[in-house]
Amino acid sequence: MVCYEELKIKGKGGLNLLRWPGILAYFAEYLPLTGKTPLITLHEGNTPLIASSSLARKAGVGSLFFKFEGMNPTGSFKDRGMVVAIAKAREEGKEVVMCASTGNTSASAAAYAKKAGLSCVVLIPQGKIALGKLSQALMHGARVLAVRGNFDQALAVVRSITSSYPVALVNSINPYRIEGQKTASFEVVEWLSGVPDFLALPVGNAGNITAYWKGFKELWERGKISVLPKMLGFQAAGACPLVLGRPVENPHTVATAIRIGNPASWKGAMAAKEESGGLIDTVTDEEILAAQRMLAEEEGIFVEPASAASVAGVLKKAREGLFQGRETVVCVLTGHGLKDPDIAIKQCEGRVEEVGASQEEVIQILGLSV
Ligand code: AN7
Repeated sequence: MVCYEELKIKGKGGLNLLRWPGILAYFAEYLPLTGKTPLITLHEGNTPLIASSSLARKAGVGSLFFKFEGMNPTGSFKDRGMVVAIAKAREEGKEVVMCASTGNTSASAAAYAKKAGLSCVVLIPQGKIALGKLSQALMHGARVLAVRGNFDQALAVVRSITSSYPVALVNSINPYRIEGQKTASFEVVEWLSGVPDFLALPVGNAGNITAYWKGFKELWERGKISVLPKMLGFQAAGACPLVLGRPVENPHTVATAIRIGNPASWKGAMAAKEESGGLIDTVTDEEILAAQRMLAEEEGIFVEPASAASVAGVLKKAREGLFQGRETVVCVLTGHGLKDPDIAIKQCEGRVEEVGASQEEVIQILGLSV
């Protein structure tokens, strides 16, 4: 383990901080930037790839890593693509951006719009977004419209408005979103100095699986890698159009982020699955919540329910015998657990113990003895 003294010496007396410049500057050669693209950043990207200490054994794989996208500035992977979409909107002279969202896109759009000096309108499904995400959109001063309907209906409205009014659409059907999000696959390869055998992630509107696959393929086309990972996408059992092969009219799942019945990037998801030799499968709400608790209790990583779908899916596939035992698997953890405090606290009901403000009472309740 590196100790503080060593760190100090390396930094010549000061802290040797690495100054990460954010997605636009660091990955410029892979992004559709021009001399006029404003290089805005909240220093998104460069998220850790955390080695599993416990769940790797449970999954029976050689090594398991968690790409913890909850470490992005607004707490989800959306920031990677949003910074590109917002910079391009600004470059194109747009003043207002708009999106439909199950929550994380709205939080990210709201934050980056303000960073770039733009106005932001978000349409969210009424009553179905996690509180942390709503608090972000509101605090960043977005106009928040709660639609009496689900995400798919909200997205249809946004698509139609942005096609006829001078408002930039910043959902992931905006190709700049995909361009930014693909950088996560570059980081996985750079961190591992190689390509994982499998990359697992939750699938909602299917922008992220499309983006990761695009990123891996670009590295392959540029001759930087010589193999490609198999893509494992997981949908909630109550919201699994890609598994059923048809849209789901009334999607339901505890993982509100992926409560989506008609993914906009349907074709991208199917291409990622088929071209990589991967699969798209379902996980139940119970499996999602169990995986969320395991990540928190055994790995020290707190994610929102949707993110735990990747881990739930890998554990399911392990039970079904997908892995031989030597594979390297990466699970993408798309959003931070603080996004959805309600569902976390609900799972821990009765765990807070009340005690008097005295040493004796605390010692007694803990059963401490010298
Ligand atoms: C934590 O914010 O769709 O398959 O509107 O928030 O690229 O849609 C969020 C999706 C996974 C699914 N994990 O990614 C939105 C929204 C988390 C998410 C997904 C989302 P996509």
